[in-house]
Amino acid sequence: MDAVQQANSGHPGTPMAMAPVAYVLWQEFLRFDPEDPIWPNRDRFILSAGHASTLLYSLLHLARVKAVNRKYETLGELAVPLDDLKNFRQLESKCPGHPEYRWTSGVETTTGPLGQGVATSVGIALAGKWLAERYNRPDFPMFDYDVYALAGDGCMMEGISGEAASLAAHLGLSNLCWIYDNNHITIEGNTSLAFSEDVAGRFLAYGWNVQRVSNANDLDLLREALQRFKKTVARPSLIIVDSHIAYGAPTKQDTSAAHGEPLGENEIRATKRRYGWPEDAKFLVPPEVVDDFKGGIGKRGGQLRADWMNLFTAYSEQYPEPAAETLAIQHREPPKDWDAEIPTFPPDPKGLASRDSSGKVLNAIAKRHPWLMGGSADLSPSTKTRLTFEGAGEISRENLGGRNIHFGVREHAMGAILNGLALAKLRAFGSGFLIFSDYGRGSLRLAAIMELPVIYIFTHDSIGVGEDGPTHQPVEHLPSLRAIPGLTVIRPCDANEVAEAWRVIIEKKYDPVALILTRQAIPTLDRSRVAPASGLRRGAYVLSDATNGKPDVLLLATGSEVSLCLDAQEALRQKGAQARVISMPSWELFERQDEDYREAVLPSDVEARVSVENAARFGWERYVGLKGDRIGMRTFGASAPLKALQQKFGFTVDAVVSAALTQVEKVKGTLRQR
Ligand SMILES: Cc1ncc(C[n+]2csc(CCOP(=O)(O)OP(=O)(O)O)c2C)c(N)n1
Ligand SMILES: [Mg+2]
Repeated sequence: MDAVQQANSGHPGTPMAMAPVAYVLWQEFLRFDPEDPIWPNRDRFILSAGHASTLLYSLLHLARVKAVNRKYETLGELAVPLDDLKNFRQLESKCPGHPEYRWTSGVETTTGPLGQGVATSVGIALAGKWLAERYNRPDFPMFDYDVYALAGDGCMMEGISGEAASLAAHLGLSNLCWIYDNNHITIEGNTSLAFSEDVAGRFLAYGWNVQRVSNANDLDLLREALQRFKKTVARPSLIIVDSHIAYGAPTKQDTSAAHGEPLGENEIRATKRRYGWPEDAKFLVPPEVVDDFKGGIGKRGGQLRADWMNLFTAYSEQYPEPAAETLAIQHREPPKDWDAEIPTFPPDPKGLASRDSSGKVLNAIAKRHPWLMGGSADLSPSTKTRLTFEGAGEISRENLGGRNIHFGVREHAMGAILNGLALAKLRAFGSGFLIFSDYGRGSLRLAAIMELPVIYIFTHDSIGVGEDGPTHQPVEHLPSLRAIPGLTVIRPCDANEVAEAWRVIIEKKYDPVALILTRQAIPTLDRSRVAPASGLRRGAYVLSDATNGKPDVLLLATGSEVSLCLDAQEALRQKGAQARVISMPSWELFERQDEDYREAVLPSDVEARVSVENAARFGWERYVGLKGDRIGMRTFGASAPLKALQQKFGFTVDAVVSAALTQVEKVKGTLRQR
């Protein structure tokens, strides 16, 4: 109440109502040590109702959770000092408006977009089961953590929670417990405005164990429900808790007014009076409260972690290799020699689709990288992301240690589950058609905010899809993915750039990547005649230069359009014009190069420039200038064979040549005028 009032913004009602639920869970169940909030086998608590962030910050403060720095060290500082609670929602406070992973220790995932937290919890739970399958040994239960997520009506309404809940039950994730704050209130008012489904019935139908607690203040009932969760096998648990938002506030309890604005000084005073709390005190933390938490979660959690550490020491002696693997996982280090079998592709004018070369490279890496895992939203035969080597295995409820995840047709939940797997530090990839990246964009964006090294493989990357038509042909997707801060987008031009792209991807620890691949075959370039594919690493490189090293025009392209530009370069040569072809697979990698390199690739004195990319043209003016030309898509595509589409939309050698010559003439004209 005090934090929200002081910030003059925020959500007081739900933290108040859920305090008893959080109290019982943290004090009596959560296997979490405040001294070491990143202990690998800790239970996770996820506040899916991220707007209720002061609940989590209060818990972190009262339990005296310690801060962890980027090097995984705890230096004795509190994750949430009281001053930061007083500065709720202010710049630099450890208490931002919504919980942010990495910013505040003890926050297991960033939440705020409703539904993301619960869906992410499925990924963390799946990772727990996977780690158990791979690393547990008789008498060594190294991984057996549970995942709790606290959700509101909003989380239940959002479709992503349904996708994730369905898969969680299908996989029988018994280590997963969602607690649903059934307060019947959202922003606009009572849920009866828009929500009358039988949530319990829905979850029963998914295959969850559903329990009800009729009163959020009844600690015994809560205890019983949580105990029953612990005993539940082979299915996840939902505990529906009936509560009163802003419990105890005399005029605002059970109203949407308690959801998103401060209660007001008078109401807070009256509420404190009703709680039997000193009504003038603000941010009061009586020492007994801290002691209480110390004696509860502090003592229990400390003991549990100490036991686990001892067990790990014995485990390391008996099973040194798996133990070393778990340590590498925790530090996001790839295994040794993960790249030893990456193939080199011989020149081939016909070539192969980049989805195919990617499938080969991915398999070559995954074979040597045991915790690289993932799958597709029902499209792996098309995205070529299935791991096919011996022993790869399919994940199912009977085999939670497999490497291939079948997400089903659930792009959004796939995104959140990938985030969950990455939060548990597994190396996760997910694939689908580029067009459907929109469906999972909410989660992808969170991966970028959280700096999680999630790998997206998006295939069928243009009108090159052909006959499936405009619903399946991405147009605006490349620029819109490039617009997400922190996301690295890579669109390789041939099989050897694909191999290099994967090298870059696996080295990343904090960056999500979208690898953009074709459905159609593209030539494998003869690298004895053009620059090596290692140039991909720098985002853009001179693939093939003007014969005299002094280009009249720059041709910039990505992916399938690069070989088109090489053909145009040849045709231009015959017309007496010298072109430099620049392969530019990744804007983001290029932007990170120093100015000298960027200038060497794109010399500012060459103003005649044409970009060629089979996507909306948005953004290319950055590299070709306002006077440059951009060959790209200006409309949606159409349903037709690829050749016809390339003609119609101007992706031909003739079109590139003509645009380049026009550019050269224009620049000559302005030079003359000058
Ligand atoms: C995806 C998404 N849509 C909309 C919002 C804006 N929003 C924040 S809280 C809220 C209502 C949430 O109601 P509920 O989950 O029942 O939480 P309660 O008010 O009961 O705490 C909405 C619509 C959001 N945070 N995320
Ligand atoms: Mg609600």
